[in-house]
Amino acid sequence: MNTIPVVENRIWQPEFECMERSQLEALQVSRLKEAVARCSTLPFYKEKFKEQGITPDSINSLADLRKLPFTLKADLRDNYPLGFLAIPKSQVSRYQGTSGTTGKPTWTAYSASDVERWADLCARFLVSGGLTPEMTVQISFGFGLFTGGFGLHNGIQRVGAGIIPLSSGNSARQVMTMQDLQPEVLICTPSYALKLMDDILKGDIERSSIALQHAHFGGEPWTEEMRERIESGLGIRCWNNYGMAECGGPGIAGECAYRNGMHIQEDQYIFEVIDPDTLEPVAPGEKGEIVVTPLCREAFPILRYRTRDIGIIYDDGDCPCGRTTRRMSRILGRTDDMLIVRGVNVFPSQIETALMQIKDVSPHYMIEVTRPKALDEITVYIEMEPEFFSDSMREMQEIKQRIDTAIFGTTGLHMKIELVNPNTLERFEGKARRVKDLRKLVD
Ligand code: DLL
Repeated sequence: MNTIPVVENRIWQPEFECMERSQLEALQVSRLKEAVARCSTLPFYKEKFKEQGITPDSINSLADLRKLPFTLKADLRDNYPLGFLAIPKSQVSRYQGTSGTTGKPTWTAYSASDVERWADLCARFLVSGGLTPEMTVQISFGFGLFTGGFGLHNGIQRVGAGIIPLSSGNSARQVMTMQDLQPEVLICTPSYALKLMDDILKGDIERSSIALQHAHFGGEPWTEEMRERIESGLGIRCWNNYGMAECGGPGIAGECAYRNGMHIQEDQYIFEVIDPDTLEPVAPGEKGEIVVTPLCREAFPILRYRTRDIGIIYDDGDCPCGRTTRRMSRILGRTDDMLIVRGVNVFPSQIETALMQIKDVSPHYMIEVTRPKALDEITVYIEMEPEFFSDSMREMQEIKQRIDTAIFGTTGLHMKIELVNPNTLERFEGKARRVKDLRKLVD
């Protein structure tokens, strides 16, 4: 566990973040009762509660959470658009959502006090990651239905720092704004930060013309190795924060000054980690699917939301920052991202970890899955750093060999490796799509 803070250790709402554990758990139980009461007004839960004899009085301890039904993304789709809305429409203060791949967004809604609480949740991780009221923040998340833009906007406003609501896209303008308005903090997806880093490092731009000190990344998986690349490339500190629209967006968990994993905002959320096949809880400290129950959301309550995200809740004692909340790992993958190749389960993050250990390759890669002859095959395309790109076959073979060894080390598999020219793979402004699964085309 890290015992040296990376920035000054600051806590936005110590009355909640540092609550004595037994008090915190008592608060969780009483809030869970209220959440169950709100859900009992929704047809989806009403029916399930009736079948199982559940009322708010069934909840008297945290263990009683397990009596409650799970909720899946499919349940939200089946109750599209607003089947989970628990307040009159006239009292909705905000709608946000996820864009979804099927064309229709998944909606979520907020009451005025949901929006207020959300601002504080975002302020919590921003402050613990070094944000002070004197700073200026460039938000390069999309503003729109995506919860990243407005969520972070409200959190920064709550802290009292200056906001540049630039939104994503047009990276030349992003870099120009960094030079012209001198923000100290950048907010975007880690993959967009890679694109901006490219433009800064490869353009004719003096690092000293940019004031960036910190960045807060979230919205997609990234690895510790990617953090090191971006931190050393840009000379900044990067922080991880986690959330999903269905449960309110960013602010559900985030790193503190010690960066020992992300503190879960347990006064407002209960996390479980389950085995996605048996649906039973995993042993403490084991990895599994994260299940989230928001406790305070008035407009769009949801119980035991199965996120499909794979992670760990740490079981290694208290964090030196003084928070009493439990911490979670980075997201290691998603149950729906997992590739099964020759019987071995592989997450893209394992490949990223391997690639980022090889200094000759850039952080830009793509993973293609095919099924040429009944067996799945993974090809990893990776851009070389221009200074390491070589005409010598032998040198390129040697790099490929090192990549192969590194990938074998993290996945136990040999994959096809294609070294490609600098600047040839797709770049991303929002969430990256680095896995191309071509098997579906031939099935
Ligand atoms: O991505 C909310 C968010 C916005 C979080 C900005 C942090 C910052 P959705 O669009 O609903 O909401 O996507 C949620 O994104 O289930 C994870 O799979 C992934 N995700 C979000 N944050 C992280 C992270 C927002 N820090 C889905 N690490 C989640 C890994 C993340 N994956």
